[in-house]
Amino acid sequence: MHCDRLWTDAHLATMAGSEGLGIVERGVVAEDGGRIVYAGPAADVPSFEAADTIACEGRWITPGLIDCHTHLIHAGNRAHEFELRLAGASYEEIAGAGGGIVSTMRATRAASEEELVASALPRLDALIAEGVTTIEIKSGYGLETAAELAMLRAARKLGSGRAIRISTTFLGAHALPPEFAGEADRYISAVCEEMLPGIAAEGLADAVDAFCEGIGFTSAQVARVFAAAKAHGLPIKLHAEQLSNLHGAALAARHGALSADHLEHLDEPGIAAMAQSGTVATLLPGAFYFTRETRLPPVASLRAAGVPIAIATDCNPGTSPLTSLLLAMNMGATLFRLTVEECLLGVTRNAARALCLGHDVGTLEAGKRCDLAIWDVERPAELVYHMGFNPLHARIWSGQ
Ligand code: DI6
Ligand code: FE
Repeated sequence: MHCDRLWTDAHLATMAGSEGLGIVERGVVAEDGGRIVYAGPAADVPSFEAADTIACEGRWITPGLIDCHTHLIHAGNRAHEFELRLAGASYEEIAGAGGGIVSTMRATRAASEEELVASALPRLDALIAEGVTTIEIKSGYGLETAAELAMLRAARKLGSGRAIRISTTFLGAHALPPEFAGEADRYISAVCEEMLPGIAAEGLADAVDAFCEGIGFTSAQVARVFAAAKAHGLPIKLHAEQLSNLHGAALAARHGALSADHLEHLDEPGIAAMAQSGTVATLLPGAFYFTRETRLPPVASLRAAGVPIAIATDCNPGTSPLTSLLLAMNMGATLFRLTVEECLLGVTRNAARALCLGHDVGTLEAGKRCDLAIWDVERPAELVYHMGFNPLHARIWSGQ
């Protein structure tokens, strides 16, 4: 049988099957036309005529990593607010005084599409250097039609300049722009009736998200956004239960959300609803760390209920200026007590599911895209264990 490329003499963490990481000691991956045609034991490999064979010298291969929640596109930074927080101000206080998301909104509206692309590239490259092959990027710092469109177009453009798959999410309901002060319902009408139709018509969003929070939007407002997303055939996700419990996760689950994200204040009915709908719990330890949150997401209950868990960077200028998915895994283990298996499944198989890409990426299985990360490690736990050290040996995207 012909194949384009064969990786031999490797250990595989396939993330497939029901057993842990789906480990294959002494495995082989075969690729043809950008897709995996075999990933399994060397002993069972069909005889391939490979155009190219790469001996991995005992290294580990995992699926390319997936960062399933980022705000990678934004202008400027909030180092000054960081200093204010170090001096004692709270995130909510800063937001209430016109800083926070709205300060990034001002910078983002003032930037051109090209400037948005250029400022996001170094962040994207940092993630790519760690073996990330799929990334989600949200809008939500434009908060008006033209600027939201510019963010999503910039996100799509980023993908044409680098070997990476980009999934875009429309987050118009991220914060209330100042021109709608005191009129959140009217802003939600603009999100649903003006912004979303244009974005959907241009195919600029793969999903729709909202910020369900005291400083964001109520669950009734979020429900209107979900209804509009559904009318345009777009899947939904939600920032829920980060700073308070507005029962957003249960609402999202009732609407069949792909994921509910953050979840520090999630309660038992929310967990049960997520378990029933198969909604992924995306945990964001970078935001927990950076805001010095002390309330832990209910990991043991999520685990007991069988809710799939993903981990992401939440890369954003306000609460998680993090461009390392490896460090996010370390934080997930150290701060949230996730196991090594949970961390690794959380940036591969479950992250793919949170993006509705489970059929295409996230595991090493025949039929999936050949996105690989090849690591200089002796065991998969090293990928979670190191802090600020990158053991990536090679990264393959769609077979290249
Ligand atoms: N939750 C977050 O952690 C970010 N957005 C959100 O809805 C914060 C965004 C920011 O502060 O710029
Ligand atoms: Fe976020």
